[in-house]
Amino acid sequence: MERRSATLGHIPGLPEKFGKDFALELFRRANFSRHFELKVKEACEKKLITIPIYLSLGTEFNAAALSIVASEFKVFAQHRGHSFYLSFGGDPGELRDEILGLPTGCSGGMSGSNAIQGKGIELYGHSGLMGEQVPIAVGAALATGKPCMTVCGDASVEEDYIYPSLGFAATQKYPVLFICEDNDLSILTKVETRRSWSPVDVAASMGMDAVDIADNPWVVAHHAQRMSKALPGFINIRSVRVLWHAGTGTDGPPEWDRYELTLAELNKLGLADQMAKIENENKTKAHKLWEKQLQKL
Ligand SMILES: Cc1ncc(C[n+]2csc(CCOP(=O)(O)OP(=O)(O)O)c2C)c(N)n1
Ligand SMILES: [Mg+2]
Repeated sequence: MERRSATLGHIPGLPEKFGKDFALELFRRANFSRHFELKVKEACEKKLITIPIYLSLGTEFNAAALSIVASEFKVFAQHRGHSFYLSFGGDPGELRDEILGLPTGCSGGMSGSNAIQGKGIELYGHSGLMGEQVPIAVGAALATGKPCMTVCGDASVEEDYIYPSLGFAATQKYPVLFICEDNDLSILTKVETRRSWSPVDVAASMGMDAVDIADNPWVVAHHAQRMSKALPGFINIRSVRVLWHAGTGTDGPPEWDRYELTLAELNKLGLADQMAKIENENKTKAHKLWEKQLQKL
């Protein structure tokens, strides 16, 4: 298995190749997810939210990149899916209401942060059973013939129903993009304690295109775009969770800070002024979304 690092699978020159419009859209989506999540964090710390919360802080650029290059895909997400919901165009007010357990939430207030659904944007969350969204995505591709993306974690990818699904999709060449957001943790247990094998090798052995990369959003976009032309494909994205598994605590400094690393790349493209404007808009939007709820406290 490859060693974890922030530069795994790095391809030089991609930011310039994808261009400024892509870069600004990438930033717009990831930055809004970040400001939304910071408000959720504040609401948790003020005890407005008391249910388990799975934040996307640290992984928001994965969802942003995928949502730009695979916008037409149905998405089968799991917990830690706020950024997928937001980047793929879900209504932020409905996500807020879902997290607050209100009937106006995107899952009618029944799922909380764990299993968000976005039917209008064809985003289907799991029901709480880790990895169940993977066979369901393969079934959806079989039934509809439309491209489907499924996102699971490095622990969910160990579930026994994953591999028959990967094998069937590989055999039948179903249009499924398998994403594993690999933060090296199953709650608190690292990959090296749990397994000596890599899902990338297993997927490749089944005859599908499979890569193991760090969470550089341009590299993520590059492979997703490339694989979309000949699915199925499997992308293991080495990612970093900034906060605890659930809730808003921290267990020390993150292994690397993809958010800051990406800002540095964006600045090199000469986008600082446009980014400052976008950040301002996003901050205001997130503030307005949560203002009424947070004011009550
Ligand atoms: C089938 C199943 N087993 C165990 C759990 C309990 N559980 C919930 S999340 C989790 C860890 C998930 O890790 P991973 O898939 O890597 O996602 P991450 O939280 O790291 O993003 C576990 C063990 C569950 N929900 N479903
Ligand atoms: Mg994990």
